[in-house]
Amino acid sequence: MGAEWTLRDKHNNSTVIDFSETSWNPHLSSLDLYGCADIDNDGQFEAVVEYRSGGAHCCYTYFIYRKVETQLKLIGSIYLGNSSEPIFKDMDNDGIMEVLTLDDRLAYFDDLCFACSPFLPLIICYRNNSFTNCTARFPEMIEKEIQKTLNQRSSGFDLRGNALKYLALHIIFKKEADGWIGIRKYYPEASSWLKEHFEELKKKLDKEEFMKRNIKEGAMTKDKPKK
Ligand SMILES: [Ca+2]
Ligand SMILES: [Ca+2]
Repeated sequence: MGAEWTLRDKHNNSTVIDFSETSWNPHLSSLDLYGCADIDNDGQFEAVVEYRSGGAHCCYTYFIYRKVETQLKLIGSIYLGNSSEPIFKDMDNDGIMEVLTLDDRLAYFDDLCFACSPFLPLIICYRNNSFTNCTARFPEMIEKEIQKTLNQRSSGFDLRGNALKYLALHIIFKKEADGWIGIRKYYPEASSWLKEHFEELKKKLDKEEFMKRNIKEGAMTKDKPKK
C-alpha cells in the first residue's frame, strides 16, 4: 500500500487519491477521483480528480496530480464547463496522452437553447508542464467533423446551431474564408445572423480567451498523507 491523500473542496466534500485506480469513474458526486493514467509517459501514474461545481449541466474541472516522493503535487487543471467525461488517449503516438473532450464555448451562443448549441471537438495537450488547447494540430479530425456537420444539416437540428458549428470549425482549422464560402452555399438562411455575431464568435474561439477561462475552479485543500 502506498501513501494515500484526501482532497477536500470548499463544501468539505472529500475524495481519496489512490494511484492504483485505473478505471474511469465520472461524476458520482461533486468531487471524485476520476481515474489514473500515465499522462506524461514517465512510468508513473497521474491522478485525475473531477470537480463539479453544481448546476444543470455545469461546471466540470479536472485536476491532475502527481506523486512526488511522499508529496502530492498539482500539475495542472482543465476547466471544461458544461462538458465532462474527457478521454485520455495518445492521439499522435508520441507517448504522451492527449485529452479528448468537447468544447462548450458556444453553448447558449446569442439566443440558442442549450440543446441547439453546438459542441466542438477539443483536444488538450500536455506540453512544457502545462495543458493547452491543441485541437488545430489534428486537421483530419476537424475535417471529419465539418463533413459530419454538413451531413446533419437537414436532420432537424437547429440550422443556426449547425451553421455556427460549420463556421467555427473552419476558424479553428484556420480556413475562415472557406468557411464563409460554405456558409453562403449551404446555409444562406443563417448567413446574416452569423455576420451579425461574428465578432462575438471570434472572441469566444480566441486562444487567450480559452486560457483565461481555464482557471482553477473551487480551490481544494489536502490532508496530510497517511502512511
Ligand atoms: Ca506520469
Ligand atoms: Ca500524444
